[in-house]
Amino acid sequence: MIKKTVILLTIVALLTIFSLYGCGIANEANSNSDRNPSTTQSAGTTTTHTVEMTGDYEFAPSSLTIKQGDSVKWIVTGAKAHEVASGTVIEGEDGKEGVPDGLWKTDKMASGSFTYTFDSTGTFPYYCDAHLDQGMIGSITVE
Ligand SMILES: [Cu+2]
Repeated sequence: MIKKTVILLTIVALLTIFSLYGCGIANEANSNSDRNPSTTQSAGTTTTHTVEMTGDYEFAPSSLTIKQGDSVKWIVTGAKAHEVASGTVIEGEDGKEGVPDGLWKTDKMASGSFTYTFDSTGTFPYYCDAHLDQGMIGSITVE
């Protein structure tokens, strides 16, 4: 009776050791693939980039290159209120004028942030309508 119990316990112990060993192998395989991003980089990996809207009427950085599917988060960091509108800026009769392209446009924000996800490639100019004369324009290039 005691012998049977000892044998059972031994089997349980061996099974436990083998299952732990199995996990160890699996973990090692995962960390190996992490070290080799060229072969394991998945299409599902996206990044959120940050652009500051400063108290000096600037988008910082004013130009940014990102990957398709990435997002850009504009954050008000200074004491000035700003907005972010996609589109181009032209020289009108009364100075600079923003021409929205309709992709995105925020209200004037005294604080907080706005995030937009870029699902297609291309170049996306944008501007702050309140501060065109200060040259508050930017551009996102999506590759
Ligand atoms: Cu502004």
